[in-house]
Amino acid sequence: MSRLIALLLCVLAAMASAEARVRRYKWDVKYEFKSPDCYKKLVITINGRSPGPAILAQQGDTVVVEVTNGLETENLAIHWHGIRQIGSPWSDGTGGVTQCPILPGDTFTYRFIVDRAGTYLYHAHYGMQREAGLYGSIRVSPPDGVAEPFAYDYDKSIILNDWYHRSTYEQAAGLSSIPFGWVGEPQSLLIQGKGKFNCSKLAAPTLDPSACNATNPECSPYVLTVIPGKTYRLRISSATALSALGFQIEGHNMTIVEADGHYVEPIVAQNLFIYSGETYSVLIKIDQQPSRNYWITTNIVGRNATATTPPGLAVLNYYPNHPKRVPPTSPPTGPMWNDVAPRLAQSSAIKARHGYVHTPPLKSDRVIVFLNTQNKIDGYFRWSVNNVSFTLPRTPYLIALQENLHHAFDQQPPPDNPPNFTNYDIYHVANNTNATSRNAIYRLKFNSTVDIILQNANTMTANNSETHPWHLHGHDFWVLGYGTGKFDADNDSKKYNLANPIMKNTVPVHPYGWTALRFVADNPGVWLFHCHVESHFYMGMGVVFEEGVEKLGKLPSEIMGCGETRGFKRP
Ligand SMILES: *[C@@H]1O[C@H](CO)[C@@H](O)[C@H](O)[C@H]1NC(C)=O
Ligand SMILES: *[C@@H]1O[C@H](CO)[C@@H](O)[C@H](O)[C@H]1NC(C)=O
Ligand SMILES: *[C@@H]1O[C@H](CO)[C@@H](O)[C@H](O)[C@H]1NC(C)=O
Ligand SMILES: *[C@@H]1O[C@H](CO)[C@@H](O)[C@H](O)[C@H]1NC(C)=O
Ligand SMILES: *[C@@H]1O[C@H](CO)[C@@H](O)[C@H](O)[C@H]1NC(C)=O
Ligand SMILES: *[C@@H]1O[C@H](CO)[C@@H](O)[C@H](O)[C@H]1NC(C)=O
Ligand SMILES: *[C@@H]1O[C@H](CO)[C@@H](O)[C@H](O)[C@H]1NC(C)=O
Ligand SMILES: *[C@@H]1O[C@H](CO)[C@@H](O)[C@H](O)[C@H]1NC(C)=O
Ligand SMILES: *[C@@H]1O[C@H](CO)[C@@H](O)[C@H](O)[C@H]1NC(C)=O
Ligand SMILES: *[C@@H]1O[C@H](CO)[C@@H](O)[C@H](O)[C@H]1NC(C)=O
Ligand SMILES: *[C@@H]1O[C@H](CO)[C@@H](O)[C@H](O)[C@H]1NC(C)=O
Ligand SMILES: [Cu+2]
Repeated sequence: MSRLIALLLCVLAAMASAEARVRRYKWDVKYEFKSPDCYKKLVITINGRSPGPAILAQQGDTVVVEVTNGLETENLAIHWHGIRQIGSPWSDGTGGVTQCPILPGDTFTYRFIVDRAGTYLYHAHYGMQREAGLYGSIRVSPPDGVAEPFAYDYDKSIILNDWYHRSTYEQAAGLSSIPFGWVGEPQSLLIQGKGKFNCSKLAAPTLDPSACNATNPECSPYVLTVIPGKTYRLRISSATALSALGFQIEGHNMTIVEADGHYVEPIVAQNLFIYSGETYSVLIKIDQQPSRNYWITTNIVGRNATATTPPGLAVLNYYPNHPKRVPPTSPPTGPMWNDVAPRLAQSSAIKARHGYVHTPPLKSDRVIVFLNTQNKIDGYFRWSVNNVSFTLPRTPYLIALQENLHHAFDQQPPPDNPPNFTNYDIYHVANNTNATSRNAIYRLKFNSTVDIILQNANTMTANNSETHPWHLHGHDFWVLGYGTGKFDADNDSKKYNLANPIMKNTVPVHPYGWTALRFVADNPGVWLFHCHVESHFYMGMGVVFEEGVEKLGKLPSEIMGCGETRGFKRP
């Protein structure tokens, strides 16, 4: 009898899941005092949590998130990072691009379909709010009956982040001041929202003893309890404001199997390099000596944070050892921060998994070269792309284009090529005094194939070039190649990988290097493409693409109400 009931339940479950479901979430966003690294500060929480609640869905489901902005004095917008928003560009959550921000006290409903299984993120996309703590993970499972090309027993998500004690207001004001106030290296690194700042570093006499409390349970290390003999899928994502990271699990190799929602030809790695906005799945076997626990570590690469930011630590707890038992060893030190070669090698090694290759169009219709430079404009430090430093308009582009508001932004398109690129020396500090701040956009022919070459260069400091993780909204792109030095249009394009390139939504451009991407402009909407370093985007490191907006029907009035659309919002 009980067997019959079990069978019946199975059948009912199968019937229910065959239909795409609606996953509803109700989120209250507000400021609360939290101590994720023992230091107490104001943190933006969702339903009292940072990182926020994970979104769990199945391919084809509709996700509906009703967001209430309880920040009192601050606007808000939330971006669903890696979700292409096909047919719902107004739900992309980019303030100033696809919507007016959500006003304090208002409720806004995001509604979108998760159309591909994989690991994604969500985070704030207004001002520098992301680094105040509004971020979380999205996990989309494959449809029923569709097997994944690898096996595992358990599935866990781990979000990495870097953490600052100063408020985002202080940081933003510093970035837009003369003299310039740089945000500096983070105070700590968080693994699944937990880190450890050394409270003794604070000046004791001025310190309220509860303001940094090393025994606060909020900052006890994250513990991942595992069962010996099992295989775990760890979904690792990075929401960092600035840092590129190495990630390691002491004594355990990781097999990389997924990146940004696409299956990867398996790669065994001791260290995973992960850039802000990227997501990976790795498999680990719980096959080491079981009588002890092991360290999980993350450390900064690409910037010299040796004196400022200690590595982030968590514990891999082999059941049934006590979760609080400290591993008997020192944590692994991680890769050298200034060694670019292994980072470039790992980026280049990631290829689409055999049997899951989406082949790119063999030719492109348009090639756009984006030279990334640091420069000054009227004495202010900025980042620019082809001598244009991006600024957001008051009226979101999506609405301005749909409603023909020609004065809402600069109608003169920015250049497809850096001015005088042939003579540009990427190894020297350039005299880019003539860069300008603009809000112009690139308009792409609908359904055309576009190549993007990201070209890195020297910053305004001699012998220095940084790492920039570029993230494209509304699309996945093929990663055709990486190189060092100056991109050579004739020779380098002949070496593109057109056979099995991985598709991603976020990709690093390495110091003094280039990265070549291809995508098809087939998603009607307006899409931001920007450096995912929070302060770099704030300082102008981004561009906007428009494609096929004329194909969109009426826009929801909920996204309106700011700039020139003030009168458009109907009650
Ligand atoms: C914490 O900082 C204090 C003061 O700088 C230092 O003496 C101590 O060794 C540090 N502790 C750790 C665990 O790093
Ligand atoms: C620090 O945290 C512990 C554990 O929650 C608590 O017992 C203690 O009172 C706190 N100390 C201060 C000064 O707040
Ligand atoms: C990890 O991989 C390296 C290189 O393939 C190998 O030498 C090492 O033994 C592996 N370690 C474990 C714990 O499997
Ligand atoms: C990195 O910073 C530390 C501390 O500021 C300094 O001692 C070291 O020389 C720096 N390393 C390099 C390669 O610049
Ligand atoms: C920006 O413009 C200045 C002045 O016109 C020029 O010297 C410089 O090379 C340009 N920089 C870039 C990156 O194109
Ligand atoms: C291009 O750059 C070279 C070298 O910096 C300079 O001599 C030349 O005048 C520039 N040409 C233009 C059109 O700006
Ligand atoms: C940069 O160009 C400006 C003119 O726009 C000039 O006044 C200045 O001297 C130049 N600086 C250097 C270092 O070449
Ligand atoms: C910047 O533009 C001004 C005016 O067009 C010009 O006089 C100056 O030489 C330019 N500076 C550089 C570095 O090209
Ligand atoms: C887009 O382009 C592809 C390849 O040229 C073509 O097969 C397809 O029909 C086009 N789709 C639309 C909607 O124009
Ligand atoms: C930059 O590197 C070059 C070549 O390695 C060296 O000659 C020069 O002194 C360096 N400059 C600075 C400011 O470090
Ligand atoms: C590109 O290839 C051509 C022909 O093989 C060669 O002459 C040229 O030097 C190459 N350019 C670079 C920058 O390597
Ligand atoms: Cu950047």
